[in-house]
Amino acid sequence: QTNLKKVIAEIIPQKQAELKEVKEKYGDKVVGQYTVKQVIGGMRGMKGLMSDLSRCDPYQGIIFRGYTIPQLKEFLPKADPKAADQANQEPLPEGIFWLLMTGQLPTHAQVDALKHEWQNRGTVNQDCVNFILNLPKDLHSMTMLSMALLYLQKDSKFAKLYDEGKISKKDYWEPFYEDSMDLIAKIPRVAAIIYRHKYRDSKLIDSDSKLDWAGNYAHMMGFEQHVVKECIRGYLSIHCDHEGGNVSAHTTHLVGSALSDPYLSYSAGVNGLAGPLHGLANQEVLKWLLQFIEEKGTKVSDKDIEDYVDHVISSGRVVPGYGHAVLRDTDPRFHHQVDFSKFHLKDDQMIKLLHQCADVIPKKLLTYKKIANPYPNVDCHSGVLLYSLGLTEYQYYTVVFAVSRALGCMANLIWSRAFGLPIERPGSADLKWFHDKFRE
Ligand code: FCX
Repeated sequence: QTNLKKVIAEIIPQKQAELKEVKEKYGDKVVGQYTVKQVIGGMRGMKGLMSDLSRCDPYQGIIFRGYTIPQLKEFLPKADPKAADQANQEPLPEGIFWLLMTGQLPTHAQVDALKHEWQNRGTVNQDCVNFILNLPKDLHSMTMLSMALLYLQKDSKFAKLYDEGKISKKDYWEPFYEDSMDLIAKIPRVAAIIYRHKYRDSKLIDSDSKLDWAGNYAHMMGFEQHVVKECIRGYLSIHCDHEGGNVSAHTTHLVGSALSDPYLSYSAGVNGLAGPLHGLANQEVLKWLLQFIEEKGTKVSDKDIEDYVDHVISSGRVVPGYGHAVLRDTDPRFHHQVDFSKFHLKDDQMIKLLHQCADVIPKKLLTYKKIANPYPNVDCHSGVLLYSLGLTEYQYYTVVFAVSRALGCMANLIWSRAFGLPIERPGSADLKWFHDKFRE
């Protein structure tokens, strides 16, 4: 079966039964205890959400439906199934979306069907194109993306059916599926229009129906080299999801829980991704590396790098690209990108400097006892990779992240409606409440 909607329709009743069983069997069990420090400290370490698509192990990193990043690189279909060489090893994001949605590794035929479906749904109407082309160019590209998604909201099938009173609770997942698939299909086009508008005199490039979702995105931005298309395929695969609690995934889920449609929900998620402690870190890494090179050149000593870390921290800032709220070891998404760059960009000076930094900085950060994880995260490498391949406009990088994150956020949203999850509404307490409760 190559029709994703039909495959999910068969899985949904089994999963609903599993959720019911979990609720009935364990509904009254205690998950854990949490402290006042955790309540005030961003709920770190508290299990407070259910997302069936991925989980983040502090040491192994992200595990998508049971598969690690290296396993996915091995098992997921590639753009050219016949080419077995190292230059054609990046997984197709269509494959990871199929896996996230169904829990099953897809066949080439299933991935191909998804590629065609997204091609068919991917046209962005001229009114939306004009809307983007009329946005002031000094808006940040993430602001443009968020606004364009809101513009597309007028076509939401869920919002229309709900407004007409034509949809029953048990069927919510279907229009959420339709909207989500439309959003995923259109987002590379929207993102490419933003890129061409902001950085290439608004000269747009037509979609190429022969290309896969990621390859076509690279093409519509204006990059035809094989290596860039491969990089974008891998990039869009590994950034797609990082369990349910990260800012972009959680925001999308939270907004969606109010039955705001997928466009409203993901626009909100994109706004969260645009924060420098989250997705914007990739542009920040590039920014400081460029400053560093301007001051010191690409051949720097380890001591220069250590001094830089001290300088950043003593001025009350964070070293972008290092640390994580959940991970306690180097992010496997970072390793994935190191492997890519060592093969495709082995002589690149900026990449060499980045690898030197990734060696030196964690040791230095370890000397600051308060930092729970000194190791490189996904954002440490991604911007430098894009820069070295010619995509040098670093203020755009988080948009590439957002194109990828749409996969995980939309898959989660569809499943949230299929599971019939309720509106999210945690309690909050004022300071007096803490005094009254704990005063001895
Ligand atoms: N540089 C300097 N200080 C750091 C640091 C870093 N890279 N990482 C953590 N710290 C500091 C924190 O700011 C905090 O200081 P404070 O007590 O004075 O406020 C202290 O160390 C303890 O933080 P910790 O528990 O280790 O980390 P948190 O869970 O609070 O924060 C993030 C996690 C990711 C926000 C933090 O490590 C950071 O700011 N890193 C740099 C920005 C970055 O790379 N973000 C991308 C993360 C990720 F990959 C993504 O979501 O995209």
